[in-house]
Amino acid sequence: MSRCYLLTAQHSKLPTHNSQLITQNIFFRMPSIDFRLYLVTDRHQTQGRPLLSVLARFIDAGGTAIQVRERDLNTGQLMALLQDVQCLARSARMTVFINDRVDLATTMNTDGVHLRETSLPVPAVRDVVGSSHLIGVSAHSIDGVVQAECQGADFVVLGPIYETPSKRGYGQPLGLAMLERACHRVNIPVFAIGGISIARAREVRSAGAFGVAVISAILAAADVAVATHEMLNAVAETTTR
Ligand code: 3NM
Repeated sequence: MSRCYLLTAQHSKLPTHNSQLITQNIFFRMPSIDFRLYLVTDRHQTQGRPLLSVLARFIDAGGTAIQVRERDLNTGQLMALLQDVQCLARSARMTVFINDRVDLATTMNTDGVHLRETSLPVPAVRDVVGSSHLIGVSAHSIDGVVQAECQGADFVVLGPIYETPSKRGYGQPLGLAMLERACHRVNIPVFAIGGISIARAREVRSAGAFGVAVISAILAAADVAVATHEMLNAVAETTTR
C-alpha cells in the first residue's frame, strides 16, 4: 500500500479499485475499472490484416478495452482511426483510450487517456479531463507504480514483466516477483504488460495483477476470437484481487 494512500485513508477500510475514496472527509467518486484485458494497438503486428477488422473480432469475442497507440501516425490519421474505433465500440461495451494525446482525448471524447512516463503528469491531465475520463499510466518500476497512484491515476500498467520483442527499449524484464511487490504497494489496479501469453496471464494474476495489457497475443493471433476468449478466461479464472 502506498504511503500517500496511508496518509489519506489510514482509518478507513476502502473497497478496492472503485467506489469512494475518503480523503480528509471529502468523498471522491472513483471511476470503476471494469476490464481485466486491455488491448494495446499496433497495426504493424496484425499479420497483414486491417487493424479495424482485427479489433472488430476482439470486440465480438467479448473484449472491452482498447488503447489506440499508433505512434507513427500524424494527428489527422490518428483522429480518423480513433473515430473508426469509437464507431466499432459504440455497439459494444467498449472502453476506448488514446495513448498520450490528451488533446485528442478531449476533442474526440474518448473514455480515457493512457500516459507514458514522458507524458504530461497525471495531475495536469486530470485538470484538463476532469473525472469523466479514465487515466491510465505506464510504469517501469515499483516507484513508478506508487507515483502513479499518488498522483491520482485510475490504474497503472507495469512492464515489461517478461521478455517481449514488441518493446526492447526498457531493458531487462521486471519479472513476477517485482510485479507481486508492486501490487502489494498500491490499491489501484495494476495491469501486467510485456510478453503476456495465456499461460502467463494466469501467472501474473496469481502474482496479484488485476489484469493484463497485450499487443501480440491478440493482434498477431491466427484466430483473434479464440485468443480473446482464452485470454478473457485466463484473467477471469484466478481471483487474487
Ligand atoms: N509497453 P506484447 S511492453 C506497449 O513495458 C508496451 O511498458 C510495455 O507487447 C511496457 O504484448 C509493451 O506483444 C509491448 O508483449 C507489449
